[in-house]
Amino acid sequence: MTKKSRRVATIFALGGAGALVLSACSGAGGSDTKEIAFIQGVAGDEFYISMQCSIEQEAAAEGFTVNTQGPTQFDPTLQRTVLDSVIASRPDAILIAPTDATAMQAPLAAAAREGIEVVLVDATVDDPSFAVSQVASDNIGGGAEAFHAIQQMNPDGGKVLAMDLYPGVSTTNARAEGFEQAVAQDPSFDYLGVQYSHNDPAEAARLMTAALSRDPDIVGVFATNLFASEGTATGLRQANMQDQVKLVGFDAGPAQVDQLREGTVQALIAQEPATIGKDGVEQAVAALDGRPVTASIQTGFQVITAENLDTDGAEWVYKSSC
Ligand code: T6T
Repeated sequence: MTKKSRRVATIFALGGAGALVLSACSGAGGSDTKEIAFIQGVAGDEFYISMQCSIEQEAAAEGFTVNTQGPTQFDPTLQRTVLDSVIASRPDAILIAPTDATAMQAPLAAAAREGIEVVLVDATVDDPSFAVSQVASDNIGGGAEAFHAIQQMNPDGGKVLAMDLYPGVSTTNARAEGFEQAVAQDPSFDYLGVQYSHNDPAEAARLMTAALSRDPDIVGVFATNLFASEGTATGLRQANMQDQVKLVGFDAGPAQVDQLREGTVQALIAQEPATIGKDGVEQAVAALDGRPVTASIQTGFQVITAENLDTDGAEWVYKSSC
């Protein structure tokens, strides 16, 4: 029984008549439909689309409808507006990928205080203690794996850099951190630091060509998400450096896979958005039913290269529609 249906079933004993009346007033949603809201980091991103498909499937099996919304840019101010309108619609639970660990902290804690079960999917906040659960990839491990791929392709070492989004994005910052930690283990590599491309492929392309003019001997780049990877690949092509610079991108959308086929990207670290979404729904429903929940769930990743792309890599490619 969900929290809302438990509320619907609240029984009021009516004095002398002894009659029992079932309260029609429901809980968070104000109606009898059981609803999960899914707030993406940004609309139109195949990682979140793949997650949405699995959330819808799992939620339907549990008898919930899903309302999916996402800001037009990966931006906490825009995401906050989406969150406020979702809270006003009183869903039973919210699954959300917070775009900024600090800026989304207070609004999400407030949603939880209002009785909405909040599950953090993909990204997290500074203090997630208000959340039922947080479900995310092994982002530090994925960043380290990206370095190991670059290391294999450059046995003599050399200069490497990370192309990230913004400071404050828990997922991609952790990937860059895992990459940096792994680089530090190998003295033949020289870490040039991190660039912030603001989730904008054009900005990533511009930053990449500028980095190459400063350091024309760069041998490897780790791009921490779909859009950073797409733009970095464009920058390398524009500078005609795609043969010298080995690019490893996090995520595996259709555009990244095309770039892998054409050779501007050498490896992709694919996440499991469907598993994150499914686990997120399971945790929300468990909380609504009063069953035990798991505070933190870590999901895996798979390295896709041209070698395994058409075999075991194929099933890891993200969807662009459900
Ligand atoms: O990499 C994913 C997600 O994990 C990250 O938090 C933001 O970017 C993506 O959505 C890919 O674009």
